Amino acid sequence: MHDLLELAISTADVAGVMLIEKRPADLRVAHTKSSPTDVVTEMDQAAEKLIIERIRASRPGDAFLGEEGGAAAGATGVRWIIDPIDGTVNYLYGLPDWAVSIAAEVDGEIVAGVVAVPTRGELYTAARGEGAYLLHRDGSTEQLRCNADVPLERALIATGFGYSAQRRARQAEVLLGVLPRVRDIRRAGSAAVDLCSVAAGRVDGYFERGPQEWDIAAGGLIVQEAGGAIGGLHGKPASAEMTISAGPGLYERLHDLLAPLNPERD
Ligand code: LIP
Repeated sequence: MHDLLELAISTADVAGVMLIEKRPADLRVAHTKSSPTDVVTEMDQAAEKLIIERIRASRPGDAFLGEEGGAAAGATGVRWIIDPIDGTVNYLYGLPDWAVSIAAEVDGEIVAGVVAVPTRGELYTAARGEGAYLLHRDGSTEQLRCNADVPLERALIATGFGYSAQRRARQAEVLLGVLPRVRDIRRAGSAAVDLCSVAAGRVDGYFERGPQEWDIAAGGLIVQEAGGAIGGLHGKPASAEMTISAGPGLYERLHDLLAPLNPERD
């Protein structure tokens, strides 16, 4: 587990540096012109290739699931779940909240997770049963703890929206039921960063319809190791249908607020 975590940390770090150094300087100009998403897709694909090649060099035979299609079966029982850039629109616009997310799963259970937020010089890590940590670029480390027992009306809740217009219209309706009941809402633009923010107590909770396995694999372990919970509606696991996360106490309140709003419907 520790070897897997170390490999995930060093790989996420290298990918993050590459994504900052190779980000085209004119990306912000490009996004108002022809097809800037192609540039981001190219960076996404290059980062995923780098991550898979680097892990494969140390551990040939492992399986992979990557957002950019890097799926491969393996023979070792270890599967790497990768999102090379979570928060691609932020990356496109030069906003800081995008992340490289790498999780290692052994026989179906996530055992190590890393979310690197390179622009902030922050690297969030967790190994199952060993707590969650935030490593700062200056070398300092802090153990992460979710905020506990936050009343709903004082909870700062992160959320996100899908790409399709139909889903967004429904998400706006759900938000109508949530916004008057909580302290406020944040939309940072990256599910992986949102989960790390829950772990770090920078927000109290998070919910979203739509995040994929690679968006939440590493962040989900980080939040659990920081004392929080992650799941779906009515006891289901977190998934693209619905992902809810918060510290103890608030998790149940947030779930019970969301459930009657039918947030799994598009
Ligand atoms: C993003 C998610 C985020 C969601 C965005 C987007 P991507 O993933 O992490 O939570 O709200 O719309 O889907 O597309 O940047 O990898």
